[in-house]
Amino acid sequence: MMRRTLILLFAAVTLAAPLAAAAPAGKIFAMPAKLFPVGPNPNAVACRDLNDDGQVDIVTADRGLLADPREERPANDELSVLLADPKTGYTRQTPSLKTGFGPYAVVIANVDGLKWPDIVVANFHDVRHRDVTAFLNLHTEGIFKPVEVRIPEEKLVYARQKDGEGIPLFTKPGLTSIAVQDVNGDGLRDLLATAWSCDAIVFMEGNKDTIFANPRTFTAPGAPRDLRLGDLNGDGKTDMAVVYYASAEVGVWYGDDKGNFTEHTRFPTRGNLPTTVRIADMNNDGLPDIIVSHCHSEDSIVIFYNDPAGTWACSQEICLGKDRRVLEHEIRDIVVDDFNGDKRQDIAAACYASGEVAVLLNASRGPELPQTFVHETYPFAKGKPRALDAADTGNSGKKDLVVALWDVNAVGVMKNLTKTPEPEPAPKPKKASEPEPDSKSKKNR
Ligand SMILES: [Ca+2]
Ligand SMILES: [Ca+2]
Ligand SMILES: [Ca+2]
Ligand SMILES: [Ca+2]
Repeated sequence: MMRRTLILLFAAVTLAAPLAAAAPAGKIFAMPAKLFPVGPNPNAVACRDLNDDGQVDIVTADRGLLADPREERPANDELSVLLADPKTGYTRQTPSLKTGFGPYAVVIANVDGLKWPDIVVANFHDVRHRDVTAFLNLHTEGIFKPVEVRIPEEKLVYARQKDGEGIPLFTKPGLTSIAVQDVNGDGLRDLLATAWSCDAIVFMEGNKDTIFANPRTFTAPGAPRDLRLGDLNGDGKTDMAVVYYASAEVGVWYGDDKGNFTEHTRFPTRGNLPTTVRIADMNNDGLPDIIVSHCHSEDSIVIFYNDPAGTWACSQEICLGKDRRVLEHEIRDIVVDDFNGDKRQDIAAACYASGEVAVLLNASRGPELPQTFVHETYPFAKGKPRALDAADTGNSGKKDLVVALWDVNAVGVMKNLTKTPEPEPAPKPKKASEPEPDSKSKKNR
């Protein structure tokens, strides 16, 4: 493959990553993580309170082994549901929820008329047209009612690898990521998914009766691998960031609030095999930025900073490894959140090859670029981090990390050790003549 240029087009500012010296391990999160068993090869994890007891629960999409994707495997394609349990931490619900073939991505969102959050999973290899399964939360003894959703593939053209006889290795549409959110303003949550096998983005509007309906596809060449939603151009309408695995590009799609998306621009990710895209304001300038991670030898996370003109010309690369020609970490997933409560967004990465979770704490004070990050590492003695999510698992007011681990088939919960900041001292009584400070100058102090 042609080596991609590391310089972005148009007066690009490519910033060297000023990774501050590594902090002592275990500063923010407790290790070893407490492990809870799940099904074979958890490929995705999502956390939310499912049963309304005020405790965060955990769901993993367990995809089993993919020796030959054309062979349907035994019944190990499932979701593991771990319900919070005051005695044990988490108890795995039995039986697990059976999905289509190769559950790949999972989100928890309320998609039916009942008030409890439901589970929506994308099945990557499904051969019986169960491309998406929505498990409706009936809030009755842990019962979830499965609704299978088929994505019409007649008009989709297969675009990925074939075997020696020209037979596709994967099925259509080959969903690798999903987002569930109301993007057309009718109050029903809609679904967007990357159809990796056929270079398309799938959109289905929320429907009262069938959950999702009226599938449409947008052409998206380059093997779309992951997507996230957010207002990227500040017009109040939901937009989309897409990462392309084969062409190693980011696409910025503008939405019109009616369910239509148009690709405004795309640009190289500065690495190879980008797998994950996130949207967050990394430098606190009020503009949402795009964060991409690669599972190739760069071992890199790249932040693309937003600008009012929508050029995305300024980016910052953070390499977790020592040599960008050697695969040291194999970043498989990232989560962006404020872990230490300083109101600056931090990044945690699931590193499959090195068997560790890397945490990048934003140590900058202002919006100036590049931003500075302190790098912490959390090695796992057993298991390979494959996916992760941030959630307050113990109602401590802080985000813990929940890590899906291959090999040991478990999730590891890394408790956040950040001390709750001391409450601000009560203000001194003011003299009658003292003017009220206006709220803006107070905020900017
Ligand atoms: Ca909708
Ligand atoms: Ca917008
Ligand atoms: Ca920003
Ligand atoms: Ca922070």
